[in-house]
Amino acid sequence: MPMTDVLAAGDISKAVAAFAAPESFNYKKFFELCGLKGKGNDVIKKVFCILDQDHSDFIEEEELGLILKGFTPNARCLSAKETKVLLAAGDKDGDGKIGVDEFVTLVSEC
Ligand SMILES: [Ca+2]
Repeated sequence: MPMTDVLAAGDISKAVAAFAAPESFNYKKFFELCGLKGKGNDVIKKVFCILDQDHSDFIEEEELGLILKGFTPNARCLSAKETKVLLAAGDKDGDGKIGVDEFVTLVSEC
């Protein structure tokens, strides 16, 4: 399922463009700009499934680094530092990856 089935294409473009500069990623602002903030859990879970590219039921660190590309393929990768900050924010149980409930919590906190 493409991300544009879940979120408006214009909002996705706007959100990705806002963090085009290196080391500028802010997940709270990103989830707000892309229109995910305030959406129901069913929508947030759909986004999680798209970002979980290998269908492992977790967003691992590698997939987290590709989060912007999950929204639009020509977006940049996150830096290692940006990825670690995002992982630390989302990984509530400390297993080094983000599960669906952790992702819902992360978005809901924004
Ligand atoms: Ca995965």
